Order: sequence, then C-alpha cells, then structure tokens
Amino acid sequence: MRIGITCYPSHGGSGVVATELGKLMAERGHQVHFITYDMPFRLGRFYHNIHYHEVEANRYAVFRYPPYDLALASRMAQVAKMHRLDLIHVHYAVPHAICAHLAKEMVGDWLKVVTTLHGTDITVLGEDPSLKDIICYGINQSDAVTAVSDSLIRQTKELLCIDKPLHRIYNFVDQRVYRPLDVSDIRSNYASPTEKLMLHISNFRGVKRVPDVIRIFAKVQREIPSRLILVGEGPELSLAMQLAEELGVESRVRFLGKQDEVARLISLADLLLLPSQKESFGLVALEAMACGVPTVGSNSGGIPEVVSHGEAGLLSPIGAVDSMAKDAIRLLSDPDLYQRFSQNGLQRVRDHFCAEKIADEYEQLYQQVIEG
Ligand code: GMT
Repeated sequence: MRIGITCYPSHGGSGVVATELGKLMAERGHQVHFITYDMPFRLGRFYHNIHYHEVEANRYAVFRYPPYDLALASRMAQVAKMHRLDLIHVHYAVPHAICAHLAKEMVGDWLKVVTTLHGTDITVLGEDPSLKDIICYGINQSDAVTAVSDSLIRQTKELLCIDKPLHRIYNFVDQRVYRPLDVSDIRSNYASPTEKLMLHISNFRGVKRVPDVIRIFAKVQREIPSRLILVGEGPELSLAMQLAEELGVESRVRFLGKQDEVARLISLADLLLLPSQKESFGLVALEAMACGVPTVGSNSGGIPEVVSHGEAGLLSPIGAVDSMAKDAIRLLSDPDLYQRFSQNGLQRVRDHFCAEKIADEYEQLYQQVIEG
C-alpha cells in the first residue's frame, strides 16, 4: 500500500504512535509518506520506503495568521497525486481530517481518509462551540475512524453527532525498545540503593494534574525513603516546582525537562504516577508496563483499559491524592505484590498492546477502506 501519514510530529503520544505505526508499516513493505511541518522526532534510522514531505505555511502581510491548514491540504493533494497514495491516515480530527478531506476533494474519490482520534480533539476541542461542528464534519467525512480506547468512543458519541462506526484500535509499544532495561550503571545518579524512585512523564498541561504528583510523593516519602523524577515541560512546570518547595520535598525531586530515551528513564523507576484529569489512553502507562513498572494514578478516561486496576496498577478517582499515596506505599513496601503487578503488566502488553497485533488491525482496516 502507499500510505500518507499526518500527525503532530513534536513530543506527544499521538505523534509517537503515528510515527511508530509508520515505521511498522514500512517494515511490512508498504510505502510510507509523512506529510508534516517537521520531521517526526521518533523516526530514528533511515528507511528506504519512508518519505518525508515538509509542509510550509508562509507568512504574508495580508494574512493575520499563516494559512497552515490550507498549506497542509494542498501538500496532501500534491503528494497523493504524485505518489498515487491509496490513503492518508491522519491523527487528530482538527485540522488534519478536514485537510485530508479537502485534499480528497481536490484529487478525487480514490484517495481514502482514515482518521484516528486521540482524545484532546474530542474531550477538549469537542466542547468548544467554535470547533464542534467542524470536528463532526471531519469525522463524518472520513472513510474510517478509529479511537484509541472504548472510553474515547463513548465520549465522542456523547459529545458529537457521529453517523459512522468508530473502531477501537488501542495504542501499542514496540517491545524491542520498551522492555525492562538494565540501568544499574546510572541509577545511583538518581537514588541510593535503599531508596525507591517514582516517575512522572507528561506535557505538564493542567489535565495532567502535576501538583497531585508532588502531593502524592510528599506523602509517600514520609513513609518510604524515596525520590521523584519528573520528565517533560509545559504550562504547570513552575507551579510544580513551587509546590515541591512549599511541601519541603524539593531536594528529593528532580525535574529533567524533555527527554528522548524514555525506555531507560522508565526502567530506572519503581513506580509511574499518572493522576490525570483527562486521559483517553495514557501511552506512558503502557510504556511503563512494557518496562515492568506498575502505575498508580487516576481511573479517568481510558487509563483503566490500559492499566487494569488491581492487576497491573492501582487506580483511584481523580484527585484522590490520599488514596493514591496509600496505593504507592502498599506497592512499594510489598515485594511480592510488586513483582506480581510487574509481571502482570508485561503479560498485558504481550496480550493486548503489542506492535504486531495493533499493526495487523490497522493494516486490515486500510485494506477494507481501499477495497471500499
Ligand atoms: O495528553 C496530551 O496532552 C497529548 C495528547 C497527544 O496528542 O499525544 O495525548 C492524547 O493522545 C495520546 C496518544 O493516543 C493518549 O495516550 C493521551 O491519553 C491523549 N491525551 C488526552 O486524552 C488528554
């Protein structure tokens, strides 16, 4: 197949999933064309059958905003025509599904559009009256639509008038990369052998509830010698730093900023903290499970579909900091329970979220869409 892919190529779960899927499709022999404003950051090594087409939105004095969406639609049409793409797989309904629909209108009906919903486009933007109708339009015009969890499918149907089936295809991890790694050479830089290490990774947006992470840690470290590392950057970074100081734990907390070697960082940790307010899937919890690290966090959105409460992690209602701290203490102080959760998580990844299984599901969907 000749597959176009458009995603947000910067850090973020949707960009990671889109890029990793493109790589898997290339490994299966398909021609893959990324159409994005920047080189996807996870692309890594050279593939002879992965092509990159940059989208450039020029600034003109007459326009207040650079016409990025039109530049993207036009580039999609150009690449589709030139390389005779069978389909464009877009990640996010706005603006990507709309742009792909425009491109299809420009080149002809033979170009198919597959849209994957990742959450923010529905749970945040879907509530915005200025965007709601156009999100519905983008979804309804797509030839096939997938969502990354059952929870996201339910929310999409509740919020928007959708007249087509939504296919649930979970996110996945590449277990060649995400596996329990031996990081004994660097662990002493972060914690002593008698200390436990907790980890949080996110884009520090309000929905991630990073202050809850600090509060949970402050409670846990009173009972268990431990440290916390936070990876990522975003709007609530300074708030989190300030709170760590206010709670007197700043010397035990390290902020590492954006990092690329996520599998090594996760393998350093004993526990992932993910107390999000909204989370359609929670890719980082899946990455942690694949490295044998259990999650303590909230039961919002799709997190329970990934983590499975009481089996591979412990989940509480959003904002229940005391309960999450208790769960963390329980897991960190019971080696047998910890080991069981860690093993269960690894098994869950093999059963439900392995790259081969999910790539098969997308490949079948592509085939169906192309065959009409
Ligand atoms: O969580 C974010 O703010 C980033 C966003 C993204 O575009 O990557 O994440 C969404 O998509 C991820 C990949 O499918 C999911 O793992 C995240 O749960 C989802 N975020 C939200 O629903 C808030």
